Amino acid sequence: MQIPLVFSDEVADAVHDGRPVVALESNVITHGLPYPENAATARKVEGAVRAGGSVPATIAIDAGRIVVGMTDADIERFAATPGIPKVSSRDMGLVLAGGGMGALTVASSVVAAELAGIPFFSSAGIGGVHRGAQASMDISSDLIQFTRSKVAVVCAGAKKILDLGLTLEYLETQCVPVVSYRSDDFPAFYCLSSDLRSPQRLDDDDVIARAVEHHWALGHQGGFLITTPVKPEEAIGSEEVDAAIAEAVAAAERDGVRGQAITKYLMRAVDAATQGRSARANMAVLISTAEVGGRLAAAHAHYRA
Ligand code: PSU
Ligand code: MN
Repeated sequence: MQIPLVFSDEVADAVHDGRPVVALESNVITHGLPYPENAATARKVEGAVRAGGSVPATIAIDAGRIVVGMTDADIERFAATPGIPKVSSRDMGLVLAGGGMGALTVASSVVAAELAGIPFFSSAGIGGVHRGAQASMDISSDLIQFTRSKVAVVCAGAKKILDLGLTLEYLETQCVPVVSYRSDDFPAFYCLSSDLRSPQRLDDDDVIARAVEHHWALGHQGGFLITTPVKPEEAIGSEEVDAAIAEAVAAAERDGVRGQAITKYLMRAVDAATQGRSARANMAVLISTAEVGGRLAAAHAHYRA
């Protein structure tokens, strides 16, 4: 069966020529941020990938096709349309068959990126092992997909609402490399540090590019996580969000929120409790991470050439 992939001209040319491209998710536009900041941020994220030396490819499902390289008009339409479903990797076939629209999470974006021949992806906070997962078994499909898709993921760690220690354990168990770029700690999304040391630190773009290629040359079929922290001046203090997160987790349990809905529920609750400061830090870290993603994808393309 022919996979219904449609490329923008710019992304098609870049992939064909072996120039660096960074894939970007669309779920953060539809479910991560409010309108109109979501559209403005998505455009800034694309600008940051370009500033890093790569071509951005924001990915969504539209009219039953995987669009690789949304136009500004696509981004605006997705940003402004309520009710677009969040599509993780398991949902892709269903949404494609249904012929509708879908916003891709990190998990489904890396599936699409691999199909499109794009070896780099960037987002701010990946999904991970949820707090209380020992009982709920809620582990984001993002992590499972990293064991299956050969795409390097540049991020600011995992979302602070998660259990970051268990998230690192899961990645270690599943043989997904985790490298912190120019920092010692595993970052915590819009906070500088999780207070957990990263398993590896690398400072040189070319060494990272070679590590990624060597990992794949060894036959590993999964991804490779590269973390870069939020800029200190744009970070939010742990002390400012920790109480709000604990409160939000308790409220979610009280209200019986679980499954697909919980990530958005927790993020919104923390944004409300911090009067929007966490949302602003979220936007900043999306943009700064994308620039590093652009740089590392460029180093990787250069190394491969
Ligand atoms: N809600 C947000 N911001 C996000 C996400 C949801 O406010 O960024 C996302 C990302 O798309 C990520 C996904 O891939 O949630 C993970 O969801 P889950 O924990 O349900 O696997
Ligand atoms: Mn989940």
